[in-house]
Amino acid sequence: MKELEQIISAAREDFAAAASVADLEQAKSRFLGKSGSLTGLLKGLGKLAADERPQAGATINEGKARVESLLRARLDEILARELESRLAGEAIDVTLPGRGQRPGGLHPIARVQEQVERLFRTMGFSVADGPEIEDDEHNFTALRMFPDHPSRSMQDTFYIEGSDKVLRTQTSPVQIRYMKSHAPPIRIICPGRVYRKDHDATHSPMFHQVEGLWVEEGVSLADLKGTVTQFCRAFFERDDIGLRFRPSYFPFVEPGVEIDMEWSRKDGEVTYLEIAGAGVVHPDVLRNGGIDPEKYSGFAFGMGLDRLAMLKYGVDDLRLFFENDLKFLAQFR
Ligand code: 2NM
Repeated sequence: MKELEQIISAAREDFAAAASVADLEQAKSRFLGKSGSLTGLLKGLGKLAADERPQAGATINEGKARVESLLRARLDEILARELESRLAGEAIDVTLPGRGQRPGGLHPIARVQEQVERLFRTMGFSVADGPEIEDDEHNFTALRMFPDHPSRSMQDTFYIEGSDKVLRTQTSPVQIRYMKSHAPPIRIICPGRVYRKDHDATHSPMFHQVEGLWVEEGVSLADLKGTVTQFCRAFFERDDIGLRFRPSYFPFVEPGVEIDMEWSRKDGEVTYLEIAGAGVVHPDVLRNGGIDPEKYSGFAFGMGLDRLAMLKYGVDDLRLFFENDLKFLAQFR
């Protein structure tokens, strides 16, 4: 049957040309569909003589089986290729190194604060804290900063509108609060944020301070010297640090001193850096804290944590600490 042979070879070509399952469906209907060419041949059987029909029918059915098996083979090929290309597209290279998770770290000032707290704890100090929004009484009056004191000016202090509240300008109000609620002996440090209207390379409107207070019978300036010297040697990890105490004035102490630390610069030259203000707590301040100045005496000091961090890590611009530049901060991890 010549026509059947032609149909089979046309089907083989069309199936081979089909690139997708959809193409193949269309090719299939051209041969095996209701009006497909093979279906047409089968329909034509009725026109044949009765004795020719069985033979012709058998031949056409064999041809139909051939076409169906060509179709199935091509379908398998197309499905296999589609799977292959989908797998190639979704491939995960399990041998690639992972993206990882970069470890975080403490901010250098937080680290310095932790070290300072640890060192003072070894000397018997507790760590106290209090509100950053303070009232006039604790931030100024109890510390003998009377109404005309320059640090009370609008230029120096952040006032909260419509109240007697300020952003604390130092952490001493925490010490006033502590004295009111604890009896001597008192040995505390108060680290934390403080606020002043000041902004340049060495001043930030928010900075960090640690203040210390030791109140007990017989405490003197000698104890201040010993404590601060001990702290500096441990903090800067050097036994040969010299300290210089210069007379100075703070309203809450009498006498008052400024403390300078001997510092060998990289070029070998020895200079002095101011690291703290301090003094013997004024009797009125003790009284304001509910402590009898006839019985007790004490010393207090205040240091900049930011400044300690700059000295410890060799940072020369304070603003770097507050810019949140990860390239800078990652160096302290
Ligand atoms: C300083 C310098 C000198 C100080 C005084 C007190 C208190 F509350 F006990 F009176 N706390 N801190 C003090 C003394 C702070 O900072 C430069």
